[in-house]
Amino acid sequence: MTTKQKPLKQDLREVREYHTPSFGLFFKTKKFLYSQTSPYQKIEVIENEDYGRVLLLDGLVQTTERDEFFYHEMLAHPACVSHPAPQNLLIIGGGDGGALKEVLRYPVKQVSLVEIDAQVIEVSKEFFPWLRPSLEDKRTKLVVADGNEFIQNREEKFDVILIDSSDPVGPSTCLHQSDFYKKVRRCLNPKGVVAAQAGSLLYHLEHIREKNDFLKKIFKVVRFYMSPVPTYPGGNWCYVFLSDEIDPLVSIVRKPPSGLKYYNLDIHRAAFALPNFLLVIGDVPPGATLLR
Ligand code: AG3
Repeated sequence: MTTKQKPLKQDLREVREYHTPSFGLFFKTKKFLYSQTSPYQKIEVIENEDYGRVLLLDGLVQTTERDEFFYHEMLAHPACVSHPAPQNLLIIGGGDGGALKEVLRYPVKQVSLVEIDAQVIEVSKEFFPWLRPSLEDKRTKLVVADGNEFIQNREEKFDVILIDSSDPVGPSTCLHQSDFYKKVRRCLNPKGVVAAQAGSLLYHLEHIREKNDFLKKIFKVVRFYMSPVPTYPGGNWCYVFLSDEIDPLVSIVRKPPSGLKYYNLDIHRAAFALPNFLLVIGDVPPGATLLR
C-alpha cells in the first residue's frame, strides 16, 4: 500500500476470547462502553451489532444480551421447578443479575445474592438496565462478599442455592472445590437443591470428572445436565444439580413460569441426557437406553 495505513476506528475494534491458543470467539465492537480493573478483575462491556451488550470479566465472556437466557434459564429453572416451595434462596456469584431475574419469577420470600465484586453489580445496573429491577427488587438482598466466606459457619438454611461462578481460574477457583461444596450442603434445608455451572463440555472435562468424584461423596443426588450457550467456549455448557432428597428427573413439582424463552419441561428432561463421553461420569438417567 502506498498510502499510510489509517488507525482502526473504534467501531472496528475487536474483543477476542481465546478458547485454546489457536481457536476462539471475537466480537466486533460497535461501541466500547466500559473498561476498568476492579480490585478483583478486569471488567469490560461492549456493544456488538448481533449480540448486543456483552459483559466480559478478565477477557472471558460472561453474558450477552442475545444469548443470556440459554444459560440463566438453565441454571435457575431445573432447580426451582424441582423444589416443593422455594422460599429462601441463595445465589453465589452472578452479580450481573441474570440468574436473579429468573428466580424472582417465582413467589419467593428472599434471594440473597453474594457477589465478591461490587463493581460488577454497578456495571450491570448501568449497562444492562433490564437487569436493574431484579437487582433492586425488595426480595433481593445484595451482599458484597466472598461467597466461600459467606457460607462458612452460616446458620441460615436455603431451599435453593445457585452457583453462578466464572471459570475455575482466578477469583472463582475456590467455588469449584470440594470444601466449598461441603459448606454449601451444610446451608441447605433437607429438601434443598443446588444448581451450579460446571464448565464447558469440551474444555473443562477434567474438572467435570473431578467434580463428579468429590460431589458424589457430599450429595446423594448428583446429576449433570447440559444446554447450548452459543457464546461460551465449546458452545455447550454443563451444569450440575445436587440434592440429598430430590431427583430432578422424578420430582418436577410445578409448571415453569410463563414467558421463558428457552426452558420448558421437555428441555428439562432432555438436558439430563448426556453424550457417551460424559455418561461415564454419572448414573444413567432413568429411562435412558444404553446400547452397550
Ligand atoms: N458465569 C459463567 C460464565 C462462564 C463463561 N466462561 C467463559 N467465557 N470462558 C456467567 C455469569 C453470568 N451470570
